[in-house]
Amino acid sequence: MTPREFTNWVEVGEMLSPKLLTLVLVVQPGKVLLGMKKRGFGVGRWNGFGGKVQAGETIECAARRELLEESGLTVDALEKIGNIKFEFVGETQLLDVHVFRADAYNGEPTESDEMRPQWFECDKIPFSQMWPDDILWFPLLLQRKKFVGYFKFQGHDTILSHTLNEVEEL
Ligand code: 6U4
Repeated sequence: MTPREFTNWVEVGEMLSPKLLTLVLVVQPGKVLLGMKKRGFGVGRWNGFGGKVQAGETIECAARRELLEESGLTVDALEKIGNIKFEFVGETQLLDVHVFRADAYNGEPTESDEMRPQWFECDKIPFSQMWPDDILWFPLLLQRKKFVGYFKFQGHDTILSHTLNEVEEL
């Protein structure tokens, strides 16, 4: 196998195995908890809490672990509410983000190395300081409608194309 063939082979492997990520939105009547990302992917943006699924971990376990690590909160029930795949032009690996909604939580939101949590009223969500896809699917999440989406990004600010559909089941 030539070096080029090897690189192609690795790239195809990455495309076939998207990177699994979690994202949890804690919702209370009329408000939602977001975290200002202090480092890493999406730094400087308000976001839900989440991160990479580790080897040997279920997606839901990863969602609970990341929520606790980043916000100090635990939750009893996590509701599967969305699945969004992201493609970044020029990058081979797709992100496969599993979105959960929690309506009851334990603990106090606490700042971590990665996130600074803050409650936002549902009509004052800071979409201009969030990933540009959020403004499209947050209304579904807040209405507890399940959805699947696909977003193709140029860099981190421009959506070139997307699909977003409500679904019965995830
Ligand atoms: P570490 O573990 O610190 O290296 P990092 O590279 O910072 O991780 P991580 O693990 O925090 O990334 O995961 C990224 C988080 O951002 C996940 O919760 C998924 C979320 N995310 C990624 N793209 C997003 C997008 N376009 N819109 C959105 N959330 C996104 O709302």
